[in-house]
Amino acid sequence: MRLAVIPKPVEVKRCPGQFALASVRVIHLEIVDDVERYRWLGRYLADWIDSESGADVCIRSGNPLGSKSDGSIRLIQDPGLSDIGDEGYQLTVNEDCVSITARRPAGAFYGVQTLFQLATGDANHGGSRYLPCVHINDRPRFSWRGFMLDSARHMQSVSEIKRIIDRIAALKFNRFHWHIVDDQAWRMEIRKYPRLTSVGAWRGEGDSRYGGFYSQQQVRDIVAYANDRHIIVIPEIDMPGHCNSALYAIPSLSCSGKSITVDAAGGLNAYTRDGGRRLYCAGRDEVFTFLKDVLAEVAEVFEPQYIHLGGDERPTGFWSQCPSCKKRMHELGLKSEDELEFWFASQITNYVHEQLKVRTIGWGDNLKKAGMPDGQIIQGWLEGQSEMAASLGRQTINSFHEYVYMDYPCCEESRLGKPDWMPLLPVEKVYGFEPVPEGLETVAADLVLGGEAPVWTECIKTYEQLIRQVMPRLLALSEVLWSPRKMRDYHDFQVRSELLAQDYPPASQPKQPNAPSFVCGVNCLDQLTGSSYTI
Ligand code: TNX
Repeated sequence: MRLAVIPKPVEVKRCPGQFALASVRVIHLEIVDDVERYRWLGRYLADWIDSESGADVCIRSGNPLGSKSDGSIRLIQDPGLSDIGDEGYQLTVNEDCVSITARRPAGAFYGVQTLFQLATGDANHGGSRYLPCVHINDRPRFSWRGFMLDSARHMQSVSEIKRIIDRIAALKFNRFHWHIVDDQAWRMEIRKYPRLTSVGAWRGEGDSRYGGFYSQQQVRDIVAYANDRHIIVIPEIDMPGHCNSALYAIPSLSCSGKSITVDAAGGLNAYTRDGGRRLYCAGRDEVFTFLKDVLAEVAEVFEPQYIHLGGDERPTGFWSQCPSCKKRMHELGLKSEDELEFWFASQITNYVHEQLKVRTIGWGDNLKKAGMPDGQIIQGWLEGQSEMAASLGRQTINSFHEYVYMDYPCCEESRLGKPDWMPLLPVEKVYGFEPVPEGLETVAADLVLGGEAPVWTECIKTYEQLIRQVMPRLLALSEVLWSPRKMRDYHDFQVRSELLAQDYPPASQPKQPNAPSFVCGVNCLDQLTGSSYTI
């Protein structure tokens, strides 16, 4: 029987027999440190078994007394385990015992995710759940396995975001890049500038009014939820462009200083009338005070390891017409808007690196032109950006849009309602993505941290649409980012994803009777622990 695990583990040895989940009474923690994280993981696993088998599993610390063959699950921490990294694990299922051994809690967490997927075997046979006997050795190929959600164009509720985090965690993603500012809205509460959300989070009037924002408490809640699941959250505050919502709330941050005319009917272009996209003025000192204040609050609330400073698609022609920007350029001896952008980005990046002690990431747009600040990780989205970053010795995350933009249609049928310029991105193309640029395999191996799939939400209004849009392509990307390149086999992947979808949900949750019709060729999992349907 083929084991339906995605992403595919590095080494799998199937053995005869199976382990009955219903027999589990105890989860043993045999650990040396990180007690809190392991306790959390033990409870997380126990809750799942309870809901699957109706048992009442308890957590114990220390070696199981007497025989190990007591139907227990052991979470073992072994700092001496070699070649497995912080995220690797070994999972052994015998007929009478299961063990997950890892160096760090992250590895144990991924072992548990694999266990969830293995437990699909006999889902429909009387409700009993079994794990096939198996020995798995596993560790990721890339350290950056990212998913980006745009909550600016359309927003999602906190509980929907948590469900998204559950899904990506199940696929062993470890980065959640959260795009919370754009032209169409400012979505994070900033105490020092309440107008950002009282004004900038809303568009339209009356019945067509749309908007909302995340309070600082909600942000903390999401960050903690992700952290439990070994996912680092990266807030993005886009600049110097993609910020009309901020300029609408605080007009003095723009070159003209004039209020933006807003389309009363709302809609996505509400703030982009009369001149379309705008940008922060690079000549006014108050812009830098504002951005530093904002970033200081962002750092306080997220306690992030990274802040993304945007930098994509700077509108051109504004700065060179603006007296304050021209004065700034003259004083600094800058010859172009690109050079002014480099200076702008450096002011902010240096502040974040030096004062906030947080690393920064930027979209790769200015790399070829005036360059990007030292120490910044470059996220490539246009052709050649990640290649160039790596060839310059810069760390990069590869998000080449043709392969990973989850807002693109996956098939002809899903073109409906999307702009014509979007290329097709079928599952198989995602599966064929290679984050390490050709020819740079040796130099770039360490510089390419991994890849990331953005989902931009101009055309994605609801959670259901969002899930249909990203699944099953995210399954494909998870395998690109986790499994060894030489193991990739699209046909085998398709079979596994179909099996995974069939075996889920657990018997207690019947499959959706009105599943959307099959159009994309691969089943879509509504949640790895939830219902499934095909798209
Ligand atoms: C470009 S990718 C953008 C987004 C859009 C997206 C649409 C990037 C860094 N910027 O603002 O939503 O294209 O696919």
